[in-house]
Parts: sequence; C-alpha cells; structure tokens
Amino acid sequence: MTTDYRQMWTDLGLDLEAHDALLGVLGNAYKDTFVSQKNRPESMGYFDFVMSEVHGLRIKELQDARAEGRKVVGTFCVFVPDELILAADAVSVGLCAGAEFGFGEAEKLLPRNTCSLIKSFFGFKLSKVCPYIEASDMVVGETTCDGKKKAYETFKGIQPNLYVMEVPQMKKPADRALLKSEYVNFTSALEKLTGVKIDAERLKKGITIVNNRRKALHRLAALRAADPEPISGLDALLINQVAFYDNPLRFTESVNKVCDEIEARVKQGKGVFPKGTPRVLMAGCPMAVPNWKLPAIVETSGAVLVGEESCVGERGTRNLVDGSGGTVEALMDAIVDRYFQIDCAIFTPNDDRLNHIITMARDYKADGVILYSLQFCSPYTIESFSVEKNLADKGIRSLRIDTDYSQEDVGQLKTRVEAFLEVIKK
Ligand code: BJ8
Repeated sequence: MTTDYRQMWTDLGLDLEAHDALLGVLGNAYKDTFVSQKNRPESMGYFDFVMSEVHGLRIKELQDARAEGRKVVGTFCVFVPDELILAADAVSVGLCAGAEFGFGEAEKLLPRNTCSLIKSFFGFKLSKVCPYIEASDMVVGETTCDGKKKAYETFKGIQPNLYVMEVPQMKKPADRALLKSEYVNFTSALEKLTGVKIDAERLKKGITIVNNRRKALHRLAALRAADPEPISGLDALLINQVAFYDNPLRFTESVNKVCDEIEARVKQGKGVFPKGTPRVLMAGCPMAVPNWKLPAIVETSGAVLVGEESCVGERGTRNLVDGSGGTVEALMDAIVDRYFQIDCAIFTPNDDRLNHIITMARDYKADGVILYSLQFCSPYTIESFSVEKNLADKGIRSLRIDTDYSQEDVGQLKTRVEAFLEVIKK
C-alpha cells in the first residue's frame, strides 16, 4: 500500500494490531500463490494492484462515497440483487470471508461444527479486522442454508444494521412470488436507507451495469475453453472474487482488457500451461478471498482449473437480466426471473445444478470434476453424492473433497488430488 491508511482504519473502529496481522498473512499468501505463477497475462497487473489496496484505496473510495451522502450495502449472498442496490445509488460490497481468522472468538458464539465461511465472517467482525463491514451502512443476510439463517440471529446482536431477506427453498410459482415480495420489501428498505426513489430509469441503469459486468465474466469463462489454457484458474478465480469488491465499471473494463490479451494468446496458440495439461472443473461451495487453498493445490500438481461452478464463478454470474421493460414492475419481474434461476444447493429438488455441472464439464472440456464442500455445509456436502453419481452416469470422473480454511490438511489433499490427476490424464 502506498498511502498510510491507519487513521481511516482507526476511524472505522478496526483493531490495528489484529488488522496488521491479517494483512501480513494475506500479503504473503498472495505473493506465494499468485505472483509466483509463470506466464501470467500482463493485464493481471490491475488485479495485483486491487489486491494490494483491498483494505486501502478501495475502502477510501467507499468512505469518500459515504462522505458525499451515498450509502454502502454489504452482502453475503448472490441472491441479493446488485441491480437494486445500484438503482438506489448505493455501493454494493461482498462480505463473505475466506480466512481462518478470529475462529476462537467466533466459537464463543457458534458451535465448533459450523462451516468455515460462517465462522469466518463472525471471526472478522469480532476481531475488528474487516473494513468492508465497518464501512457498511446496511448489511444484508438471507435465509439460505440453516447455518447462515440461524447464525444471523446471533449476528444481529453484534451487527445492528443487519437486514435479513427470505430466500425460498423450492422453485414453485409460490416460491417465485415469495422471492418477488422479498425483493419489493428490500427495495423499500433501500429507498428508506438512501432517500432515493427507485424508478424505471434508475433500475435500467443498474441492470445495464451489472449485466455488463456479467458479460465480461462470461467472455473470460468462454476463453478458458481453449487448450492450451490462456489464463490460470487461480487468476480467473481471483477476478471473480474481486468482482464482489471493486467499482463495477472499472472492473468490467479491466476484465475486458484481460480478455483482449488472452484472446490474442488463444489465436497464437499460447497458454499458461502446456497443451494437453489435465483440465479440472471445480464445483461446489463459494470460495471467498483469500480461500485459494484447493485451487493452488490443483494448479501446482500438474493440472489447470477450467471453470468454477460456484457463486464466486458461473453459478453467480450466469444469466442476464432482461432490461427491456419500461416500468418498475416489468423490470422487477425481469430481476426476479433471473435470480430465481440460481441453483444453490439450498433448493430442493436441484436438478438444474446437476445438469449445469455436466454442461460446464463439456463446454470447458474438463477431464474431471472436483466436488468441493466446506466441512459442515450440509447442502453442498449432501448434494455432492448426487452430483458424483450424475457425473459417473455420463462417464465423467469426479473427486469429492470436504475441507475447511485451515492449512492442516494440505499434504493429504495434495496426495488425493495427485492420485485423481493420474486417473484423469489422457
Ligand atoms: S446462493 S451458495 S452465496 S447461500 S458453505 S454458508 S451454504 S453451510 S454460501 Fe451461498 Fe448464497 Fe447459496 Fe451462493 Fe451455508 Fe454451505 Fe456454509 Fe454456504
């Protein structure tokens, strides 16, 4: 970081000592995992810069926006429509945490057998190390899995500006109506928070910005079908992670620059790994910054990741909102239609997800699929058995992995991944 942000962090109520420790761990992990990679696209320099300033310049931008009267809305789930937040002239930031930090404190409020993602956002909050949540004027939780749903009841005690949105668990007409009414209620809450009346023009603008961000990520995803692979899976994951924090216009432009560069690589037959490197699709729980453990193991074991069936990946970005409607009602319906297609494992039945994983494996020419679940995540862990069977029925090999945010099982995971790669090698 080029500037001293200590006063800003103090004003936000961060514990500077604990925060320094977090930044130290994050900086080293980033250097070891990303900067050490070979043949990276030059345009990834932008994302290196964003990561170096993730608690600095970006937070300053949020604070500057607040000083101008805009509000910051922090979210934990891709069911919360960014379009609505932008239409209220607010700034949206993702709050999911991917590091084992403050777990001791978190386990005073949560059972030990809670998934790492939930423990992590509690740990970040209780340790006072997350400037994003401290800069948020509203934090949005949602009734997705039981773990999050119940954890928010406790979280409300330490994050009083928490707003909880209900998300249905089935895909029947009544569930769509429920999602729509929740989005209407959320719109009212945003209008109250910001003092901005959301009209059709504002909604259209929000829809365009978010669709353009998705289109850039779709373009990146499509380029990863090439062999040799023009960009590492780690860098592609990083881009998908940064999508949750960055200014959406600047982010979209930067992703398109990466795409221009790697498109040229594809035309020249150049890649980050040799042609014929085993290709792996990752499917399962979302990987928030700095959860890079498993992707790093895969890509240092002689394989390349070609896609992420994840909310930090294609599950979170596929499908656009139809922005052609002329009224708030029509545009709201279009938003509901798009979000209602998200195939999170909290839904039952969830055949769409099973089919989408097959489609992704074929589109990105994967030789095998790793089914990634966080320990104690019932929705994804239980569903991984049906996914595994469905893949086997189609002749696609898979490996189920349950892990957490600790580094203790790295050796064991590497052995299992290497054995899997031996099996899928052509
Ligand atoms: S739409 S995947 S972002 S809920 S890993 S906390 S499911 S126990 S994160 Fe998610 Fe929204 Fe679904 Fe996507 Fe629970 Fe599992 Fe933990 Fe999870």
